[in-house]
Amino acid sequence: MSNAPLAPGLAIDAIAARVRRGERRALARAVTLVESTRADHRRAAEALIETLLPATGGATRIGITGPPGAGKSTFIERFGLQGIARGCRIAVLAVDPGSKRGGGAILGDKTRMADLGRAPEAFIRPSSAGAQPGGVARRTREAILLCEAAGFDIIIVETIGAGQSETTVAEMVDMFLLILPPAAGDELQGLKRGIVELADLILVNKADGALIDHARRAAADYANALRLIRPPHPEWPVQVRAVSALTGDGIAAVWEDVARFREALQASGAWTRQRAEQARHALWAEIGDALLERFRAAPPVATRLAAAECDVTAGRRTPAAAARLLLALFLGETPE
Ligand SMILES: Nc1nc2c(ncn2[C@@H]2O[C@H](COP(=O)(O)OP(=O)(O)O)[C@@H](O)[C@H]2O)c(=O)[nH]1
Ligand SMILES: [Mg+2]
Repeated sequence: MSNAPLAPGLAIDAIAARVRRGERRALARAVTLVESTRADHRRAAEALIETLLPATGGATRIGITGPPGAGKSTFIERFGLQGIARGCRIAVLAVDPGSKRGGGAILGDKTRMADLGRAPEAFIRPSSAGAQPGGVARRTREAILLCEAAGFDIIIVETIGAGQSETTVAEMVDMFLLILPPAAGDELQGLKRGIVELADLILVNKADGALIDHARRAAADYANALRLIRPPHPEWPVQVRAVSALTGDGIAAVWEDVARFREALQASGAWTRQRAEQARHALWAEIGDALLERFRAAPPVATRLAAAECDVTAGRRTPAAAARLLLALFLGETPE
């Protein structure tokens, strides 16, 4: 009930005021509104975001990725609770594009982050599974803005599914954290090299008990390997730390890293530049998504799309020629 979309026709200004006051119920409903694909909801969501826009932008946006089981959720809870103790308000958003599975993993995460979820200074929002990647990116970007308007200082975006989600998330946050298990290279084969190149901070988790030496060695290995990779930001040398989300060891240093990272990027101007670049990129992604959607749905295109694909895959027609024909049909031009 509390997550039901806001009633249509409800005054946007009133909702905006409640979000601005940090009312978590209003925030939860506003996030549900931006998640809705209904045309009237979409319009209301856009109006709400525009109203709130002047109150956004103040938070530090942190993306967290890593293979399943590395300890992302456990880390977020520990890190989040420490942040609250430091006087921060923490919002956690989960991104799971492309996943068709039900709420199992998310349910597990909710119980794992139980203490954080109970804290009045925290807001945890799992994503619903199975949506289109473009839609997930937009919803998450807008959810970040809503959380900022509600006064959260730290927005954590956790990737749940593997695949595209890492780059999607990296493009909407200020700082990107990679959490790894204390394992040898073999066990990390699922991890794409490109992901390591996106990371501003690498944490080798589970540096406790019998795994402590493994974790420290792995951290030293990664630090060595990183010397060969260009860091995402020249003003910030990528840090590698062995931490334990379980005991909390090393987590305070991560908070220091976050603060130093922000200072370094703000001092050079890269902080604002990166955000501007991300906004420009999001604009073009929105344009591309909307155009494609209109293109596919346009009747003259829709009726010929399957045949055109067949012609191209069978080698009867070049992709360029087929695309040109479809575009001409879409634009109402006479095909040459
Ligand atoms: N020993 C140890 N186990 C951990 C640590 N962090 C997480 N785990 C365990 O690793 C498993 C996966 O953790 P989870 O946070 O769900 O990983 P996620 O899939 O990356 O979100 C759970 O059984 C956790 O209890 C840690 O720092 N040390
Ligand atoms: Mg998790």
